[in-house]
Amino acid sequence: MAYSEDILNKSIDPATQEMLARMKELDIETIWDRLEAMQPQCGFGELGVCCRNCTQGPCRIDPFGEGPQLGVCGATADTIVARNLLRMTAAGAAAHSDHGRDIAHTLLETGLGKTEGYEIKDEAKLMALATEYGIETEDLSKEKIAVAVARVAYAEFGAQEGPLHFLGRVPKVRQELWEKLGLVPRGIDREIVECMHRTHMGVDHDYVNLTLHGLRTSIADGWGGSMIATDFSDVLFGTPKPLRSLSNLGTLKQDEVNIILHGHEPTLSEMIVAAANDPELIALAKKYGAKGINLVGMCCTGNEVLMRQGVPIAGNFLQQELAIATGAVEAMIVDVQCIMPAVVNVANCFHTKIISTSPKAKFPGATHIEFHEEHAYTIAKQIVKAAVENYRARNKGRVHIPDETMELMAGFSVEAIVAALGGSLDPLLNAIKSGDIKGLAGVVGCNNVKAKHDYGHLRLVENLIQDNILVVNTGCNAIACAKAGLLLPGAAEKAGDGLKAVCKALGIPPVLHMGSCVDCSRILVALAAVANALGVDISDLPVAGAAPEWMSEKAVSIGSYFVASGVYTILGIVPPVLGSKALTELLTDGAEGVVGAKFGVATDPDEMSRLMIEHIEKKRESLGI
Ligand code: BF8
Ligand code: SF4
Repeated sequence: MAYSEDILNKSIDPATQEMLARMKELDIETIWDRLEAMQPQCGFGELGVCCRNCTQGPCRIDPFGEGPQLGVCGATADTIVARNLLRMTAAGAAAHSDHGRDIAHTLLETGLGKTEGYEIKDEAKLMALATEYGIETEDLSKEKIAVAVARVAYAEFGAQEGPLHFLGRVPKVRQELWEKLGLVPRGIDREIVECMHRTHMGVDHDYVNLTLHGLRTSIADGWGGSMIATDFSDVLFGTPKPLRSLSNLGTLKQDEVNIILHGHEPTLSEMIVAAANDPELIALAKKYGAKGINLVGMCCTGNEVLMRQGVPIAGNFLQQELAIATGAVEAMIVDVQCIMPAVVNVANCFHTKIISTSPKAKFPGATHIEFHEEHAYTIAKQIVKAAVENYRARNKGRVHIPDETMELMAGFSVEAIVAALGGSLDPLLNAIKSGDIKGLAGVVGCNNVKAKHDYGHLRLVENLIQDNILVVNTGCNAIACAKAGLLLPGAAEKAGDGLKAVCKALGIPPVLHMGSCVDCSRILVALAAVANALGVDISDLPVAGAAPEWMSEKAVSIGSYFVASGVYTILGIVPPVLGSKALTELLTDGAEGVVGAKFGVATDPDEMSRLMIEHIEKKRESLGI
């Protein structure tokens, strides 16, 4: 179907285009409409030069040099921009790490026998963690080991002294560099609290000092909180293995109870998956005339249950309102992060129930059914039952589901990648050395309504694989690639000859889905393993990172820990730092001399891939390969 220019400019995803047209017809507001209504957006905010950190403000620095150049307290643009960026890092690191803490809590309670429905699915990973933590496991039951492991992880959050245990996974040279620079995180919470302290009125005013602490905090996220989230989720729910599934809005079904899982924490979504298979609830759905219960995911909790259970993924961040507007959704179950409050407004136009579940995240107008691990399965059943009951309220005449689905292959944990390579990294290293694979790219992050939905993600990834760069991805990028068929082994046809041959020999796609955003920690582990195998630092590797359409504060933390770990990282959306020339230069240039990597900014995906490829080629040259 031919859509208006306006719609084609908003998204390149056909299901999204169709739903945008449908919502226009129904006169239902979307995030794109609200962005338009918000124009012009505040220029001071865009540059990062406004400060509200005390009530003598708000203050803002005039970017043209004609008005005030100092805040009321005397803060410069450099101070204000760096403080604002540090607060973004703190919020991002807090979101990831608090998620990690929740998973550690679930493992602890499961070990203590206090939860309902959870079990330890990956005992080998639990034992490996115990060894890494120095826990004596002899004669201990797996439950007791789980408790001991969870307590060590718990202590990482409140620790006053470092290093965090997982820093042992970092190549030695980098550990030493971090020590020299004072970047070794002490405790996860401590670093986040210190961000808030330093940015309080009248504390840290040195943009370099503020930025270094931002890097330390981000390391506490990537190699701390996020890594705990990933590894402990694997212990509880199983380490992902390659599997096949489907993506996009066509995964919603005309004749079944549709439930969308949206948010981030697998503690909830895994239990909902179990409850949706409960024969009693399926029978109830049938009693109401549905053929069954169809569970689909959205955003990162969708990635979690896709990676481990093969649950289809209905879409990424910008599709959350659109999914509800299909009129076919009985319930959208949400927990924390990236859930737009506007989903309630769209749900009000249909029969859809928004069911919030976290004590941390309530949505005015939503139904709140609070989730607790102690009664996880019982509550999950109650939630699924509410959805099933709601099928009776569906107006079948208003159902409009785009006929768009795409097959995908996901489940590429580091363990799964090593297994796909035949048990060791050697085939990958050899392919890199021979040049069949030019390098690796981690492409991650959100959608952002200011950028054409999915366009930057896909264009960048296609450019990279064409140039024989193996892509690993997470988050909303992985979902974009899934919808475009790039997560299929057949997508190797779009790759350069070298990468194509490697993918064909191994039966893998040229783009490997490694999971949710906390699973960017898997990318760190993979990079550390490659660096260790080659006996070099991560910053020496022919690798680069990118977040083409990022929007969330979590992405600031992710980008920062990639750079701190030595990975050149390109942002496709300009961060609010341009109000400080000095900070901008530090991030995009000076950082390289300090941590061996820097940020790049490019809003055009062709420019992004050009910069990444150039960097990868430079690193190959330095390595003499
Ligand atoms: O943690 S990529 S929009 S869903 S923040 Fe959110 Fe961004 Fe998507 Fe997942 Ni990640
Ligand atoms: Fe203004 Fe300084 Fe207060 Fe910020 S901390 S609002 S710059 S007076």
